[in-house]
Amino acid sequence: MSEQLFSRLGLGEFNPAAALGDGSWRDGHGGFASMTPVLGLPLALVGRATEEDREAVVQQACRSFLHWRDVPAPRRGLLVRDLAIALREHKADLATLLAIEVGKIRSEAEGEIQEMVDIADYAVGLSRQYHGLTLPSERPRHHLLERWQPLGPVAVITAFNFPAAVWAWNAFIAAVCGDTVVWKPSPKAPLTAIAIQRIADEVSRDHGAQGVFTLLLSDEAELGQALADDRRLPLVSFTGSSGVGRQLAQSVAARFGRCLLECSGNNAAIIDASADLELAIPAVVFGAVGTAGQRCTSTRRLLVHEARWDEVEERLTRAFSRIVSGDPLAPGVLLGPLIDEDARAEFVGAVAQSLAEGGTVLHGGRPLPGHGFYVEPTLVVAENHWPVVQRETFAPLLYLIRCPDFETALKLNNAVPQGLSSSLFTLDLRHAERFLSAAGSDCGIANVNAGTSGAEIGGAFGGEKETGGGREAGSDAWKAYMRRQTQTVNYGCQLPLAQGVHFDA
Ligand code: UN1
Repeated sequence: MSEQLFSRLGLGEFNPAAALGDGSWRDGHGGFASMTPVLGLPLALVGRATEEDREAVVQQACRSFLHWRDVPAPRRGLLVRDLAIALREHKADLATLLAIEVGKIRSEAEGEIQEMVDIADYAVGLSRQYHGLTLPSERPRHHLLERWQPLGPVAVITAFNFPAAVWAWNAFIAAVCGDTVVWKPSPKAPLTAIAIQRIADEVSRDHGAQGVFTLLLSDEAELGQALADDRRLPLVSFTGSSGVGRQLAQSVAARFGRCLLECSGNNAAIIDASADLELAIPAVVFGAVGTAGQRCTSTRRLLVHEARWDEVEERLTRAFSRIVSGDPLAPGVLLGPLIDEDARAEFVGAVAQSLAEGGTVLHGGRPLPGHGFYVEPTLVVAENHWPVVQRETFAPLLYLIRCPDFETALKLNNAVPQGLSSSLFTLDLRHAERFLSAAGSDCGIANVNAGTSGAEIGGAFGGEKETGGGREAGSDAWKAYMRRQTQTVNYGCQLPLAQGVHFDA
């Protein structure tokens, strides 16, 4: 099956290292393997981009930008519209590849391709309506306005956990804004990137838009660093850990570039005294176990009002014990593998550390034997201030934390270094409004009676504190991909100066 799938998606035995976005590819030097976590085996080899490949790709993105910025925005939107059509056509194949390469279950893999289609549709609409402002000028016969201009070639560095959708969030918005894109995907998901690039190449060719979407593959950190240091790339959009994000952001800031950071989350859901558990339990299980707990938005901490503790413990333990894990493409499976051996070792380390810090395992806690990187869905009773709870662990690992009242839960929600997503399950209007108020959740995303993960593309996506402050996808996130210009036109015959200054030279 996978041979036919690979050939339909244009993947071979040895895949290239770089794409110039005009249908031409470069082989790079040496290669690295894409592994499937489903079996823990190599799937195929891909090339590793050299410095020359990087230079060729960045030059191509700079050259294409000079043409692309002049194409009317609604026409740029037509390219993205046709990409949405092509992605709809390839949805099943891309989802299967993604499931094999990163271990998502089919429904979530299809959801990720759907998320690409959704943001494409959104970007097409945006291409006809991103607008500037006209402002009243204090000077007679002057016209004061604000206009959004294309920014330039944008580096997009993506993570393994959303190897397709996060590129689309960035690339489609950037493309309608008149930017070109240099994509550096995670070395853990290069085949998904190559398959998407091939589709983008074909559609771009039909639109005479060669070089708008380019690709660089490497398993070495130097490539990301080189992009962060490259003055020709005014924006670096990075999704990944706070540690790497901190380092890249400093490099980008040192050259006065702009960074869009989408870093670690450590998200809590609060179960209030009045919570409807019919909503809360499935939302928490999806948040903690979906994508094997490897979303930035995964639910990692459950802050439970003590009046509901026994019930929540009982229902969650039951739900966790019913989770079927295994081959993510097999029907009925809800929990696929972690991405690799390191991830499994981190899970094992986090469980051991939580026990050492005083935790009790209510369910799971162990890696599963056999091929692939499977672990048990795990529930641990913990306290919020423990070091292990303060950091993000990408695994189906949920810490249960007892809270005496809502105010304590709210305080603990915010008492971590990260600030991506949060949710509150309550039927108490006062608590809901307080959670959403200035004194409430300090995260970029705050949901009431909905889980921490699974955000729609229509809102801006991102978080505060060590999550990095960036916003992607909907709302006015497009502004990050553009250059704001204030313009003044004097259509009179005098030269009045602002602030009433006289300067009669
Ligand atoms: C991520 O984990 O980096 O909200 C992105 C969600 C998805 C996107 C997650 N729409 O869970």
